[in-house]
Amino acid sequence: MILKNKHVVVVGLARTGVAASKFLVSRGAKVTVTDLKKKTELSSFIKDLSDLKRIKYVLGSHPIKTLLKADFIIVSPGVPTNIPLLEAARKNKMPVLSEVEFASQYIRCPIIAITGTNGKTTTTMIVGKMFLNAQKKVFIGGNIGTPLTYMLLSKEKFEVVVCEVSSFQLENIEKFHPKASIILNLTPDHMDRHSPEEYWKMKGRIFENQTIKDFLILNAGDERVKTYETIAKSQIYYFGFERLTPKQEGVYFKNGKFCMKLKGSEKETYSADKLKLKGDHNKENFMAAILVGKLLKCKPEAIQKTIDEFQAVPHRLEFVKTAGYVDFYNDSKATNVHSVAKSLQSFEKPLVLIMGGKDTDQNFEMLRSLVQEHVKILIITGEAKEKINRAIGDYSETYVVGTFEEAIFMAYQKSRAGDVILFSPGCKSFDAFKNFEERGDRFKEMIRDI
Ligand code: UMA
Repeated sequence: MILKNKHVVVVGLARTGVAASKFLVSRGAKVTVTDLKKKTELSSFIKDLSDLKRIKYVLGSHPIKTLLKADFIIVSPGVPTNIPLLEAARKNKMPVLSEVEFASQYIRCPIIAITGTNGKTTTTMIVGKMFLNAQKKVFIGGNIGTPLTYMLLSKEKFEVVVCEVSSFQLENIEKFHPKASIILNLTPDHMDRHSPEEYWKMKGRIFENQTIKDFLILNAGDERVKTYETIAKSQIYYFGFERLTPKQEGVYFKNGKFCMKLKGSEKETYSADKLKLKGDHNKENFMAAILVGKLLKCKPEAIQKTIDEFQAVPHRLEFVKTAGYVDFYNDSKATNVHSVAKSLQSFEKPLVLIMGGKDTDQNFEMLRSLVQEHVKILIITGEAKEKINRAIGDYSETYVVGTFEEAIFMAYQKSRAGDVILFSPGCKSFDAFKNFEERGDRFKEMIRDI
């Protein structure tokens, strides 16, 4: 797509909006950026663009007249797709593209795209590390936090892209075409934006443009994920704990080993003896990563090195420290109940669990039996505290406290030698923090002083 003198409207001015605007200006486009927030709230992003001419700002609202003369729109993932501005654009047949779609149109090397409800970021990091270990020049980006467009702004010649994609980013794709797509798991999420049906559809768009030459990697143990096998045109591979069916090719886990089962190649196994990440869900993430590594020709040594050396990603079941004979884990990224469920299953020791955060419509009841089995003491805080208390408060010794800081102190006070204190909120962070990273950093800062 030639951008010189094209008029482009960028909706949303945060990480995505800044990256897209920088690239558009570098290619001679005329950019109008619009954001619902006011100039004072966006100062750091505006500063980041201050060197660039040819950018017009429309802040505080999204007037429809912003669309006059526009050739197309790039929309940030956090912007709902049904706002009047975008509906007006579609009505006028103006393309509305997600930044992932836009950037991918300029990428010439293979894209590995990774989605799912939980584990996306960890798997993206594992796959990225695997290709680095295989001596490939790899760009790691997308929903993980670095917009894909930054790849285009870099002078480096990348050989492979590993991209975490969210349902929000997939909502506005047209030609996005990964060489390999991974769908890790699927449980209801982002219900404020999609119905369960829509969410399933959006996630499935990751393979919409794939052909028989491309790979689709599915979780054999997830019934919702498996439903995609009937509609994909790609070559399908599976990963799972149970042995794969005779027809399925892929990776499974047995007797402490990752086992490869691919037609026409020898049966390879990889030892999990040195694996540092806890939990079966992380073994699933590794299975998916090993499979994509193998399909895209990473050497077995690079795969094994990655299994042996990969450390937990910050805020995902991250071991922080031991103090007073108690281990502290930061799992701030566990923003939904399914993520908490997986984290609880990862521990054998008694848990002191801290939960709570923004109140979105979540089914905390589904945690009852796991709380009963794994949790000794439950401490709840944040906007959702009453809802969580009603749902699971009777299934362990439970305390409801006013602040995040109080929750951490109480967890430490109530813990005994040999316990694990796990901060796995099961809620989004926006009731009190900018994002889950800020919340997790605050947790770590607090316990550093213990
Ligand atoms: N805004 C408008 N109009 C609206 C709504 C929002 O102008 O109607 C503006 C807001 O005022 C704000 C901007 O849009 O200034 C925010 O856009 P954004 O939320 O897309 O923020 P980015 O910093 O660009 O972050 C996005 C992703 N955010 C979301 O999907 C909500 C980041 O994923 C991603 O890392 C980043 O792009 C780079 O690709 C975060 C996330 O929470 C981690 N993702 C969800 C998840 O993982 O569950 C999907």
